[in-house]
Amino acid sequence: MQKGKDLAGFLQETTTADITRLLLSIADGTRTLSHAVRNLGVLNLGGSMDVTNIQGETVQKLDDFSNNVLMELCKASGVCAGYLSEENEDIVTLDPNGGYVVAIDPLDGSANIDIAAPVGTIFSIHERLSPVGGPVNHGDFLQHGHRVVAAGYALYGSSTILVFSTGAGTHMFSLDADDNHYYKSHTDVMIPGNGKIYSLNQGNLSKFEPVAQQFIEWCVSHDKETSRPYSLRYIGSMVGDMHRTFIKGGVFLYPAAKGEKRGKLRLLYECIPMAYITEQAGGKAINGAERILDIQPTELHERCAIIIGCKDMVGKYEEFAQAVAAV
Ligand code: AHM
Ligand code: MG
Repeated sequence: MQKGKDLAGFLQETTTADITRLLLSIADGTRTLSHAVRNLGVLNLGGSMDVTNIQGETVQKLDDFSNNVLMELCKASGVCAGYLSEENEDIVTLDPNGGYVVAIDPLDGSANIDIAAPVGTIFSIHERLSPVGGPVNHGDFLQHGHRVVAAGYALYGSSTILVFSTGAGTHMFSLDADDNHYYKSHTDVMIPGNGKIYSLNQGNLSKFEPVAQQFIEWCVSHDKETSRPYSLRYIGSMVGDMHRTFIKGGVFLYPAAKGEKRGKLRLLYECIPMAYITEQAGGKAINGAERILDIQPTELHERCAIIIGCKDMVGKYEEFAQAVAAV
């Protein structure tokens, strides 16, 4: 079978030399991680370390390995000034002469590592705002999502897939297990509008904001015209759940909850990159009240509620939210 265009060739034709270098460096990291995920037991990368990260979560060996690999490769790209990771408390200046900063969740879905279920890497790239030649600062990272210049994720599932956008559509590349190169599988991906799936941790439903409860009631009620009830699917790794959403449509939610008004997922390296590639694929992403890409970030590791997926279903959630706000 004829293979699609390879990643380097595609990037050279569609984006700048600097973004090509940075995306190819990140892609190199995802190839190393794909190999590590598939050889976890052999490489002794399973299980946790005796450390907690800034989120207060136990660091898995693979979290730490992934962070080191990706940070080194971003540095080696020669264009990455700074790096913010879920695994580092503060930002790191990598190359004072670089023009870009990367915010990254090196290994998303850590709870899935030891059960061999899908995990991934999520990233976004902004132009730096601080002067070239010096260290990066927090302002370089606390930028609106609508200023992203490229973002994406790698899924380490039954195959390894890199999905990204540089602002002109969302594209999918598959890793060839034989020659270890990425080849194009779909360009200009569009999230199907007629999805029949909702995805959330339904065990938390009683804690989620009332709008979420109304929305789920709507998803499970019967209606011929919209083919309800919808099916519940939840992998528990945002990359896995979002990849299904890109292919099959539907909606993924991690809403605000009692005591967790800002939800669980992280704005800068989970919600913004996914929102960016979702919008580039014709979908929609909100926190309940506001478009994710219009939120002004205020903290490096801030959390954010998210409702993301096909326009119609996210729009329905918005309708419920507006009705509740109007009361
Ligand atoms: P992680 O980045 O520490 O792995 O956590 C994020 C993950 C997401 O991938 C997933 O959507 C969510 O946490 C699952 O949370 P829960 O276990 O509460 O359902
Ligand atoms: Mg994560």
